[in-house]
Amino acid sequence: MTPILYGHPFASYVWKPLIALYERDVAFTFRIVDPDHPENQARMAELSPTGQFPALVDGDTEIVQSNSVIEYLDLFHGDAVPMVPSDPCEALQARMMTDVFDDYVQTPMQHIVGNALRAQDQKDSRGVADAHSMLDRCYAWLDRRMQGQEWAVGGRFTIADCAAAPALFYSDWVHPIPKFHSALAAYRVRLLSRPSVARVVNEARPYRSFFPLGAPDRD
Ligand SMILES: N[C@@H](CCC(=O)N[C@@H](CS)C(=O)NCC(=O)O)C(=O)O
Repeated sequence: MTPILYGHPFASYVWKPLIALYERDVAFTFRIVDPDHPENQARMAELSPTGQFPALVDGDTEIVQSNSVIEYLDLFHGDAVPMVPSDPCEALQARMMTDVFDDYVQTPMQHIVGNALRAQDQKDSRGVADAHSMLDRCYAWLDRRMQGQEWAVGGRFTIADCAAAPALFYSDWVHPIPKFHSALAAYRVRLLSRPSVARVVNEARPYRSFFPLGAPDRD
């Protein structure tokens, strides 16, 4: 039986397990969660404590949280090299960088995007300003860290790069990476050229009109 991934192709947290699935060549079924598929919406609402995607169903096993889905795939699907390195010290670094991309790039990016969806009288201008500042600080930190590095951790593509790809893809749309952060900008280009990442970017392309701030004419 192949595992079933619930999510939406445009959703940044769904890209993470999709990238891992493509990297590791795991067969799976994708169930899109959108208003045209109320049965998938209902299932998603059952699976997740918040209703947020992704979720993976594999027989009787139900996994939520993008990072846990990736770790589950490492354990039970495919014999390709795992996304979480087997060396414990490298694994710790990979999990740390995954958290950095989730907490300090995705979270402020989502805050900025979420604010654009709010009614005019419910805008959070202070929160948006803080989100832009967080991205500035984090870009500077990441740029230093990516000097001379091909991938986020340990010289090969890991779970941290699965997290980095959607985080930097969308954060650059809402808060462009300055040209002087050349190592970080080059890392984003490298990520987007990776076949697994290029595939999720292409699969999400038909939904770009949903981007509330207007998708830029690039990438
Ligand atoms: N911590 C969760 C975050 C999941 C998340 O934020 N999912 C977003 C999509 S990128 C979502 O479901 N948004 C729709 C909603 O909130 O209704 C994870 O790692 O899976």
